[in-house]
Amino acid sequence: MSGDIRIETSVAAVSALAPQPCDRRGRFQVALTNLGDKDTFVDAVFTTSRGLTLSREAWSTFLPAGDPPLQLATELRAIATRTTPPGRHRVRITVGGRQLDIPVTVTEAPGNGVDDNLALYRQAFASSTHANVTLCGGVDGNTDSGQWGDSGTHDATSGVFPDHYGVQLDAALPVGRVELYTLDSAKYPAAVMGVRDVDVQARVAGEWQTVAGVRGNEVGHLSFTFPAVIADQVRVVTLDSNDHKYSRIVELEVYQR
Ligand SMILES: [Ca+2]
Ligand SMILES: [Ca+2]
Repeated sequence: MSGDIRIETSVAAVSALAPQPCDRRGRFQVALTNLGDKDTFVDAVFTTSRGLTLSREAWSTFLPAGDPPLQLATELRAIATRTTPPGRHRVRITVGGRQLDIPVTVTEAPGNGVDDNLALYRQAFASSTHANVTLCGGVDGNTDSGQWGDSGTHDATSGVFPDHYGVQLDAALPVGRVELYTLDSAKYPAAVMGVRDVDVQARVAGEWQTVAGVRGNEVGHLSFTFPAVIADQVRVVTLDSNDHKYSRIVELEVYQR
């Protein structure tokens, strides 16, 4: 092991991470730089304090010497689960005799009250997910179509409908309003790229019920209100989109009323 490897991360600390499956705020980059004059194989080992888990436990790479020095990076994600105690945690990156600690603050889980978004960071599910996007992008709290590539999601079956995208709630809860954000940016307006025909469904006592819907939509933000039902899952079923290819969802929010 070379003794001349610099360890860096893209963040100094992860300041908020809720114990929910789709909270992706614990993502950051780990970069290694070979400051020496010899090509080397590097083994980075990633560990955490008790209760926190990681997307990977090690990273091995060939890191040639170079002028200027060559830097290679990989993504690491700290994950809090329902059993992770709130408070201060850390991720430790060890390369040979060197180590770097990243503080991670785990918060309380988001609530299920009347003002809370019941879908936020909860486990999403979909009929399919395209490889260019992430399943959790539609429940990550980000409604900005300008950050579509990172914060949106869509299906993998171009031109084939229906598609569905939904979320598992913490429990069977009253559900009376759904806010749906489809792709709508200056570059990709909803009238060209957004979802067009949508049914909103709630799973009530194990059965899917259609509680709201729209046909011929051309706007980015759809607000559906309906008499509250007690549901443990909520999904949107897309029957067509304005480009007749993909069902693009930037965010799905679920409220009691
Ligand atoms: Ca989003
Ligand atoms: Ca499809």
